[in-house]
Order: sequence, then structure tokens, then C-alpha cells
Amino acid sequence: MKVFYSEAHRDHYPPFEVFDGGLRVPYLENPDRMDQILNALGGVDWADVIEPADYGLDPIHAVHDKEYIDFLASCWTEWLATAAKDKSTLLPATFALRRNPQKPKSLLGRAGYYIMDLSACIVEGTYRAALVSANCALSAAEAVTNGERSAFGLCRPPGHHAGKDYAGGYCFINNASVAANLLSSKGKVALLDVDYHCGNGTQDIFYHREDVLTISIHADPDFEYPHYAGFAQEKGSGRGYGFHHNFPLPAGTEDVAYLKTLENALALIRKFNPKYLVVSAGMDIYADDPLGTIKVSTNGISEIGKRIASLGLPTVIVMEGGYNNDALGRNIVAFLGELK
Ligand code: SP5
Ligand code: ZN
Repeated sequence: MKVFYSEAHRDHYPPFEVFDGGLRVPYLENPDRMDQILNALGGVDWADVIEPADYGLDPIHAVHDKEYIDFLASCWTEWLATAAKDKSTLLPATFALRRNPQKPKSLLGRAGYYIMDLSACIVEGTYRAALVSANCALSAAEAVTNGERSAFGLCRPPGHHAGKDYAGGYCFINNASVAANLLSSKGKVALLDVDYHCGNGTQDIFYHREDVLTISIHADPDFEYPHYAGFAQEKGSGRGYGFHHNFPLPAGTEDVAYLKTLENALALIRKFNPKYLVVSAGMDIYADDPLGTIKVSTNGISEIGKRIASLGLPTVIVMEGGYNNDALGRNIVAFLGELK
């Protein structure tokens, strides 16, 4: 299996993030995650790690607002020019309510407009890392259009919380959505998100579209991040109504219940009959994940891979979350091993 990966992510390493209650903690979405995965992929004989190609900004602008991408491109330089005391990371403290939002000109005003929380911290290397991460997903998509049965975008930073015009939850550019949109020019696409958290950004990007079926299985937003999206009654809008599905799960969900929900999601994909499948592969559903409350085992993760493979669709797998670094390599190998 082709695995698209670049070292560019290393320069995106914010010094901290802020948890609920204002707790400053080391940035959980850290470069070591990639080392653990690369190390595990080095131990199998089917993973071929390749540099991504550069697709430029067009496929990114096709799903994201241009002014938002411009903000990502210039905000670090602007941040360094401010009088802030601690410039180690750009992180606003006031966030826009998206009701009747006025677009401010100031850097911190725009930061609060374009960032939804305190875990999408920006440093010097963030923009480039986010672009290259999207290129990994695009390269995997291109590989699949060229006849590969599957390909893996080993993306960092992850993407599924990034919406049309906002960053959040460690995500800046929605890699899986950029890839799905590229594929959608060749036929119908289904995007299945199995990250522990609701793929709110993906939901935002495709909510009005009927040519890309989006499905997210995740911890119930009634108690879990991202809190304001991911409920079962959100089903798409306009022509896109019926082409988005959320499957919120209770804390403590184990393999059997998870797999039952997965079967319901897979039935919707079979009925939709897409040409391509994109999987947002977050490993934070793992039982011992520090951010998660869902209790899927490594065997369960392998079974999820097997059942997704049973769709028989050309599949682009895109890395999302997963924060138990000790288990991350093993879990990714368990998952990809069924999809190779
Ligand atoms: C890609 C991805 O998995 N992003 C997740 C971002 C979640 N950020 C949530 C921060 C809230 C932290 N709550 C801490 C609970 C620790 N037990
Ligand atoms: Zn997650």
C-alpha cells in the first residue's frame, strides 16, 4: 500500500494547548505520533512510504474559503509583529459567534473569527505543514484514481474539524474533504469518519451536497467535543438532505456495539453506491486513548478495517486523531492491514 508522508509536519509543534478550565497541557497532537506510525509501518512488508506531490492551492480553495486560507498563510508573520507578551503560539481568547458575524481586520479579531477553540494553536511551521498534509491526502486520492485498491495519507496535522472557513481541534485544512472533493469530479464519493470525535468540518463542507455522502460515527456531542455538531438529527440541507448522517455513541461503547453501528453506516454506503470511498481514520476510538471514552480494542479496529474493505471500493484512508502514542502504530497497522 502506498503511504504518503512528508517530514514537513515536524515544524508544526505548538508548545501547549488549553483544556477545559484553562489547563495548559503539552500539545497532544505531537510529531511523535508520526514516528510511532512510521516505526510500525517499517515492520510490515506491504507499506511503501512516499513523498506527496504538490497540487498547489486550487484543490484547497475548492473546499475552503480563500480569505480563511489567506489568514492561515499570513497570521504567523502578523503575530510576530504584535506587542503580545508570549508569542510562542497564536491563540485567540475571544471567538466569533457565527450569528451575524462582522469580519474584523485586526489579527486577533480574525484569529477569533477563523479558529473555533483552544487546541488549533498556530506556530511558524503550521501553514506549510497543513498544506503538505493536504498534499498527502491528494496524493493518496490520485493513487486510487490510477488504479490502486487503496492508499493512505499519513496526514499531520489532521483535518476533519476544519470547516469551510475555520480551524479547530488540531485541524487547519480538511485533508479528507480536499481528497473527497477531488475524487468527486470522477463520480460519487462516500466519506466515512471513524475518528472518536464528530467530523464537524467535513459535515460543514459537504452539508449541501448530494454527490458526496458523509457519515460520522463518534462520541455523542451531548457530552463530547465538538459539542455543537454531530447530532443524529443533522442530515444535510437542500439537495444535500439525506446525504449526511451522524451516529452518536455513548461513552464506554465497546467492540460489539461499535461494529453494529458501523454496519448501519456501511449499509447506507452500499445503498449510495459510490465510485470511491474516503475514510477519516482516527484511532482515538481505542480503549486506552487519553482523549477518548469509547472502548474499541485493537482487534476491534482490525475488524472495522475488514468490514470497510468488504465494501470492495477503491479507498483513500486519511489519518485523523489518535493520541495513545504507544498503541498508535499497532492500531494503524491493524486497520490498514485489512485494507491493503
Ligand atoms: C483530530 C482530533 O482528534 N481532534 C480532537 C481535538 C479535541 N480537543 C478537545 C479538547 C478538550 C479536552 N478535553 C479533555 C478531556 C481529557 N480527559
Ligand atoms: Zn478525534
